[in-house]
Amino acid sequence: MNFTSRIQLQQGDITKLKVDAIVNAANSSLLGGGGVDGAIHRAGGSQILDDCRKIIARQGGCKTGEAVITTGGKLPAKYVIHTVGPVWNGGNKNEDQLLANCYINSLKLAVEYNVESIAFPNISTGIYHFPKDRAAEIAVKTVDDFLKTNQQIKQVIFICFDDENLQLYKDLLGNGS
Ligand code: AR6
Repeated sequence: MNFTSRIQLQQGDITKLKVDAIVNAANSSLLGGGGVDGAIHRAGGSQILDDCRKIIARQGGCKTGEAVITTGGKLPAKYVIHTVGPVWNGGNKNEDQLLANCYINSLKLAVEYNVESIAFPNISTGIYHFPKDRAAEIAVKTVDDFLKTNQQIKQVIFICFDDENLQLYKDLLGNGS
């Protein structure tokens, strides 16, 4: 498949990226956790949690597939968009659509906040055990479809932490990306 050149692939730590927004694979409580969520809160400092608490007071957390936005705190990124991926439960619990919703709702929020560059981790493929190959296909297809309808977002980085995800995204996007 031919994907837009606005989609790029990198390996590494999302907290190091100087983009307008990074996406966090959070949980519904928005109070932090392990994995990439823990890394983002550690690196970004208490301002992020302060913003999360304001959101909790307003709307009581974040549902699976939805997204909310906070400051980037001490991170190089201006914003953190927190989205809640589905826990893998065998595939018949609407997991695919809920995962796609994470990407769509994060991108919609990014557009609202005039974000031009955004980085996504491999949502749900860690502690939530979504199969990595299936998640990668959904991520790339969903983002590519969104970008076809939107010109504001100039750069979407898929940042892979582990080698397995990196290889899957390379296979999907082509080695040149
Ligand atoms: N930068 C980029 N990617 C990372 C980083 C990092 N610093 N650290 C881990 N990853 P996970 P989930 C990758 O488990 O499956 C938390 O406790 C990791 O290799 O962070 O959506 C939340 O609070 C994997 O590919 O998120 C929730 O309770 C990907 O990030 C729960 O985990 C996602 O793994 C969410 O689980």
